[in-house]
Amino acid sequence: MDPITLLVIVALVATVTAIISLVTYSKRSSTSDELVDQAPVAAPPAAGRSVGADEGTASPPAASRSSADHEASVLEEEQLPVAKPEVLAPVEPDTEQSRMQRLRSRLSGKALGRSLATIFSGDRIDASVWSDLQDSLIIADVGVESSEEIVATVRELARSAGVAAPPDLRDILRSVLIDAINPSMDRSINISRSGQEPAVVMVVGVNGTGKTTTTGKLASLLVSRDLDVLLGAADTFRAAAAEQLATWGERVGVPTVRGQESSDPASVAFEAVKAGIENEVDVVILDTAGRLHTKTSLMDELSKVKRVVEKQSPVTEVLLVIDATTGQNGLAQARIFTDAVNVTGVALTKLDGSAKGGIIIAIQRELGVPVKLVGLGEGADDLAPFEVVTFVDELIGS
Ligand SMILES: Nc1nc2c(ncn2[C@@H]2O[C@H](COP(=O)(O)OP(=O)(O)OP(=O)(O)O)[C@@H](O)[C@H]2O)c(=O)[nH]1
Ligand SMILES: [Mg+2]
Repeated sequence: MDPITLLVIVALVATVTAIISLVTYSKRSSTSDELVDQAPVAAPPAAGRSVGADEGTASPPAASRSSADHEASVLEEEQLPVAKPEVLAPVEPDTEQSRMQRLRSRLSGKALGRSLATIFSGDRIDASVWSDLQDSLIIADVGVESSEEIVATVRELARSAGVAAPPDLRDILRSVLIDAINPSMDRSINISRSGQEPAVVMVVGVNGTGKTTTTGKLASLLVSRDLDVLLGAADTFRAAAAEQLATWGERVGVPTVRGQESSDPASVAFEAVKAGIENEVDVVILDTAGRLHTKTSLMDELSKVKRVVEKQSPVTEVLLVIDATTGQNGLAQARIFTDAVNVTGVALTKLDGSAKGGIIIAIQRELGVPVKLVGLGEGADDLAPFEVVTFVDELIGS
């Protein structure tokens, strides 16, 4: 064969080979794109990331997302109706011990302690001691009826023990107050899982009592106990509410499931619990919209949220948030919320801002619902488990 013919044959073979490999490559790459798109994914939402309820619960890992998916999610984020919250680095939660210390320091020096110091410094027990004691308890928000009963019991115990000096009344009052709050009540937050289902805590209460803040602080408390927590923004009343909760999620390092503004709160709660089940978290905490306890339709909505959630997983704790600064009003709220959703515990917030604190005694005595948590400020660690003896000691002073 002459060299020119040989060259032509080699060139032809090379061209055919190049065409074949080009066709094979393009086929292979389109098949792998299809595989990425069709791959079933069920990755847990990243800590601190907010997950839209309509996004569903499964979220592909970032590395395997196609660029189209990525663009879509960027667009979704850009279309959020409110500004993105400031991203805060997750904080290390405080230990339970230092929370209790904070509880002591924030409670000490309350007004009741100061007026009792005056009453107990007298040299004899007369009618004015009893009336002053009753007035002081009423002023501290203990409530008229409860105060009368407490004074009558202290008086009877002092008489039968032959106590004649006012300073000796302090110990009697201390034990009567401790009994009134009932130290034998279970004050733990019920977060026991049943099988594969997470515990569900619903946070309820009237407007502005501190529900969202308490939800965030409770998440921090549970994270400090090494529990996996997920937040559900079932306050769909205004967009800023979900944003506020998602910011708390970022702050304490837990994911938040949220829906669109004005969407059905029950469906967002449902999606959050669904995500909790799929991602095997320990506790789902649902923040709900503030509602006036006197508005029947809003109370019915709350019952619906609970009913819908319980189609998947029992609500293990319904936490009623009461603002300590609203005093006896809190009692009326507690009664109606208890009727609508069977409140299992009270979180008393803003105790740092109240000079009183006696509302705890009224709630316990008159409703029998245990106060389980107290809010002592706006920080992530400003929530402490309620401890009866510590509370009474700090309330009456020493
Ligand atoms: N000092 C103090 N402030 C608190 C405490 N808990 C909440 N707050 C503040 O109270 C205000 C209302 O708190 P939120 O958590 O938004 O109340 P909310 O019940 O969710 O309000 P709505 O959703 O509008 O009903 C915020 O400024 C909080 O920082 C507390 O224990 N102490
Ligand atoms: Mg709120």
